[in-house]
Amino acid sequence: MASISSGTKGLDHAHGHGHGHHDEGSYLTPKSTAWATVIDWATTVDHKKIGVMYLFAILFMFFIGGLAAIVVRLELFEPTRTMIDAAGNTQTTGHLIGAVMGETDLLKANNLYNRVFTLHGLIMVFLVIVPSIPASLGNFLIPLMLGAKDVAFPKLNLLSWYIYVFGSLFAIGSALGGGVDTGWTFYTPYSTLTEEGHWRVVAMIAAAFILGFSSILTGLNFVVTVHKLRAPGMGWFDMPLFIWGMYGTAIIQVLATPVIGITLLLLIFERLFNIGIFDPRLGGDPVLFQHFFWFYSHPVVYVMILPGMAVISEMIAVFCRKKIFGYRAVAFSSLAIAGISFIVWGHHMFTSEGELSAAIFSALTFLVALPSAVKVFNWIGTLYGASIDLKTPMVYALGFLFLFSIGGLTGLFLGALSTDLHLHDTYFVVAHFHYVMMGSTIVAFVGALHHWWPKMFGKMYNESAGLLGFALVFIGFNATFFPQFIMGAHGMPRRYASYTHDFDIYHKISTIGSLILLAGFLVHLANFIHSLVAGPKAPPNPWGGLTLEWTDADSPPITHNFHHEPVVTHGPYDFDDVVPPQTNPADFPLPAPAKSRGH
Ligand code: HEM
Ligand SMILES: [Cu+2]
Repeated sequence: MASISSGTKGLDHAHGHGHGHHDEGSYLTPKSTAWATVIDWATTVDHKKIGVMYLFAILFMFFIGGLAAIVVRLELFEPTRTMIDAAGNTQTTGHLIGAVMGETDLLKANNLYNRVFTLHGLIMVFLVIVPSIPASLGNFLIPLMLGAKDVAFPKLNLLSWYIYVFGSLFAIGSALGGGVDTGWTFYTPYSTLTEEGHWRVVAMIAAAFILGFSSILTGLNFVVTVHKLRAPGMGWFDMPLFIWGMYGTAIIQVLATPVIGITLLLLIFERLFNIGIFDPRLGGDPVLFQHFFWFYSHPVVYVMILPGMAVISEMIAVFCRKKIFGYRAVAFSSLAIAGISFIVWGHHMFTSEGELSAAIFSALTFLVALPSAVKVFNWIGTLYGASIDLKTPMVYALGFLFLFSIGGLTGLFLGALSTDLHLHDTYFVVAHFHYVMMGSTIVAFVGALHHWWPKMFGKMYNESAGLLGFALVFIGFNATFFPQFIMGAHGMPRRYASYTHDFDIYHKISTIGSLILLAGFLVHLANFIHSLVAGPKAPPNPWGGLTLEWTDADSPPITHNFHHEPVVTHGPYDFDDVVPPQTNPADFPLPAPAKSRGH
């Protein structure tokens, strides 16, 4: 990528006046009273504050979803469970959850299990992974990386946050009211028939519907921001790859989310008014629901993974101190993934659609592997020969590469028609999507949180604790989910609370793994809290990055982001030619003929 000439816009502001120069303090500076501070945050249109508010809301939901996951794993530690009933008789209920809730009826205990894993899935998909990186880091970083003061529509941005909270309340309300047992996919006709007349199923569907609007508005905001608010001198190919990834994500969000909105609305109507859209008794078609659902939900898996890939590109470039290998290939592969994601949804329904369409969807599915592999090879190309700085964000990036490779490749087993007929609805699928959603997206998110933490909060975290947390997360994750590939291939179906003794060992390892994973997250949490309370002050550019949030903004940034309107004078990864500004050049003795470059 070429270096870019200095800005075309004037930079000669008279000091302190005009709209170019800002002397105010950090965006985190509290107001005079606690109440004023609360009001300030609640009504803020500052993308940074909104990003931070999203971050805390998402982390809170991650905690709730994680609790549900631990309950599921504890339940599955034992194939059956013995308990003493009220009359003093020994009973085998098979169900820890039932035992805890005082439920001795086997069927009811099973139902409780169904509710817990449904709650887990719904929270993790709609309230955690979909918004995770875009809503928190995307909001915080996109304007900073583009050299803008804010996103294109700041008020819409705040509205998105409130819609997110509003939707979450529906989900939490439904859960408190007893939850739903449909699975996160709401497949009909079960979802239109179960617990007839009860509001909590409608409330949960409504939650997903409402959250969709938050997603659409955020996506819309990002698309316009990227088109309109790039700093002077920043062409499309001078944008950091994070922006490309977020841009591809935003396009999918805007195009696909309305489809799920309509679908969920139809589902609610079907439940409330028995119209006969999906219910075969009324002449409806349940497979139609599956098409509608996956027409959204497959593209959305790329809403989940593209942001992960986006942060990985930044972290790898910075910690390898190298120009990213194949910038344009990485950038365009984001768009290719976004495009292809719309034509492969049928691979979720091989068992319920016609043979011809199944074969076509199977073939199309393999196309997704191409742009995904382009990214992986380019990252490896960047790593090759680099002197890699193994800080927490970077080890997370390496962990991502490893786990995403497993997740993506096992996707191909599932995309192949013949193997999927055997693997469909087994733990193999569960393992696959946890490797991509958790092993890849959440791992990228946690790594990225460490990467940009100093920028967001102006405090450093403890590096050893970060690495310890990573080790626990990485070991715990693999222990939890790798055995699930094996048991799935051996026929363990998903969504069952009990199992035969053939699967004992796999489930035991898996549950122990999940506790290690939990320990890893708690280490990170403690580290972050410690950092906020007692962490050393962060320099503006602790890792020596070249993108504008590092080179031109304080840590934490001031309210208007930049003291001077930034002008882009080098590419985001021109490490060969530039000593990162705001860092100590002695830290970067590598080839750095900083001044020789003609502009
Ligand atoms: C990279 C190439 C990928 C391929 C070829 C692929 C392929 C597939 C296929 C064929 C299935 C259906 C399996 C079945 O139910 O029988 C599936 C399920 C799934 N995949 Fe992937 N996948 C890929 C990547 C991803 C990514 C990146 C994500 C998310 C970040 C993801 C998330 C999911 C989810 C959530 C399901 C299961 C949904 C459910 O039934 O509950 N996949 N994948
Ligand atoms: Cu899919």
